[in-house]
Amino acid sequence: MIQPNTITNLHQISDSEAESLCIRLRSRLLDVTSRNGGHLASNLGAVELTVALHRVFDTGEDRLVFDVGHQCYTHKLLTGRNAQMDTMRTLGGISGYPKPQESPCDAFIAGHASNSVSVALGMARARTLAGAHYHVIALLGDGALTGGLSYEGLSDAGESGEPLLVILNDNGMSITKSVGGVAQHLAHQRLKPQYLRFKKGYRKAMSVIPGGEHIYHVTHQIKRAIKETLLPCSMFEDMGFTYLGPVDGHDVKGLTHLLTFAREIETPVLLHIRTTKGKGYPPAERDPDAFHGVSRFCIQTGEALIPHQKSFSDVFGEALCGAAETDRRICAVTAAMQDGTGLTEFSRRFPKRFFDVGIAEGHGTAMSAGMAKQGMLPVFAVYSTFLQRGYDMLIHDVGILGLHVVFGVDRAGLVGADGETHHGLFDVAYLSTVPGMTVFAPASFAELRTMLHYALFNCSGPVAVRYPRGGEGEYHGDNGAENTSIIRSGKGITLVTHGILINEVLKVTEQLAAAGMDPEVIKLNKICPLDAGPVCKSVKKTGKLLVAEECCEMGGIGQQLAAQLSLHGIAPSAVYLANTGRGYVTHGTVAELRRLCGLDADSLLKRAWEVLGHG
Ligand SMILES: Cc1ncc(C[n+]2csc(CCOP(=O)(O)OP(=O)(O)O)c2C)c(N)n1
Repeated sequence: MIQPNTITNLHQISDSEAESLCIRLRSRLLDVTSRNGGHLASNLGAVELTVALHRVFDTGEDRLVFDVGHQCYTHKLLTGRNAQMDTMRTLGGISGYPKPQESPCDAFIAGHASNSVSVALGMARARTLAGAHYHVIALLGDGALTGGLSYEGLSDAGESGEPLLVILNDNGMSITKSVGGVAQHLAHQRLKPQYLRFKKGYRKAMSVIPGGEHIYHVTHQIKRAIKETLLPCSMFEDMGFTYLGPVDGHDVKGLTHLLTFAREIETPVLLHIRTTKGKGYPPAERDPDAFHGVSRFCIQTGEALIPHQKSFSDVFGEALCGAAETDRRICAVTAAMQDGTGLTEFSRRFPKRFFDVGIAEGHGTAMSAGMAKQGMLPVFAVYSTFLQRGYDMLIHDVGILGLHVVFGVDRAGLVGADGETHHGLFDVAYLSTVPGMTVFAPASFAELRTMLHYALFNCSGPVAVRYPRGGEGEYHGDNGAENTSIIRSGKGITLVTHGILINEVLKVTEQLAAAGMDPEVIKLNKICPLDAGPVCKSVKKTGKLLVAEECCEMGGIGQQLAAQLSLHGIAPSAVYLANTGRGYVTHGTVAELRRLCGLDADSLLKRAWEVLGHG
């Protein structure tokens, strides 16, 4: 039934065929993720919903907008990509997220949470303006509802009156447990199934009583009052949605009926379904956090096949615990990424000083500003790509008052299999624009410890420490106490880098030295404010410059150095700025992507020879 390369038409299948399809899809999901890694638990939880959606809608024409998009694997399997699933998240293979370039059935890209309602509303408005009649559906999780952007979308959509179906897949989980008042609100709704029974029974009774329809309308106010007693605050109805639910999201037959009904409603509808994250695979049902994002694992036991290696995030978490032990002002903040940012131990040891703000990076930044203003020392550990959401708050709430908030900017640089929505390639540029900002770029665990300590106790104003995904390379040095380090003195060419890329640059250095060249190697430890002095001095001597960095070209350190050289009237005979360029970078392993961007040792060596005039 799951065809290798054709779109599976589910419109005619029976309920029992749909149920058996769900079983096969689940085993395919396990098969793919156990070999390639990826997002497992969220996909297992959304199988019946996705099958029901494909029974009712035509995703080639109707627009299904996924929130985050990590739950789209079943959709890919049903839309002609079964055969390519084995290539998912690998270089040249299909993406682990929806991608319109990959299939006309992928309505939009996704990767960052909470934007789906806004995007779907835009599509619905475009459809109406064009006089077209396709359906638009936004599918978001309860975790995505902890992000404020969702409410901007819901508020506008509810008022718009546009026909639009918003499906809330409520599993009570973000990556870890969903936090905050909305999570409590949804949990409360789950306790009120009598509301649905009442609503159904009431309408039925009125339809058989003579004059019942009239009574139904007259008693609308009473019904509303009763409803509010049973369901204390139907936030969504107040926003202008017709609210349906909560219903069992694993009942494919029931969902199909409800979706068919919802499809015909010509106003905004919110369908609230309840699912179990990890459904159908006991290890994932038991521990949905651990199976949210997986690397290769054994299906029988659920055990990971790739042993965990110490990462920069682990070291950050340990170092922060050490600092919090001695300084009671230190608080840790995360935006729904407790495990990913290495803060689990901190949350256990210092629960009162640990704050998970939900998928709300803007709020996390402003909240940290408030804490800092009142004398605490907040440390917001956040992935580079997600801190993009907090850019305004960085300037407005933290920057202008020069507040001492420390940002642990995790996953800085290329992140690998998650691809273009997740690489941390922009923070060097955007952090550099914030007046008063200090940015450190550790290249080893030891430097991360030294720089975090310095950021906490020797800096004022906003400070970021940016470190990569995964572990260290061969460079284990600690130059963290210096702004700039001359790693090797020479006079033939100036090689400049920062962060983890020092490992590639040192390989280049070795090769050049072996060939009789004499490179000078400069490692920038503090990249903002940038002290261009040592580089200017070196380039005056060598006349040749190669800058290698794992970030985008515009606003990167290479461009900043080139501007400084020019301002100081230094005109090298040859310059090459190696970076990830002006485009977006696809998915693959970090090593493959470095090669693709020309940032691996071999590519950099070629560039160095060109700069040296031997290209
Ligand atoms: C802006 C942003 N911050 C953080 C993340 C990381 N992230 C990916 S999935 C996820 C949890 C999403 O929860 P939910 O929407 O309930 O979906 P579920 O995984 O429970 O199906 C988080 C926090 C993200 N994708 N986007």
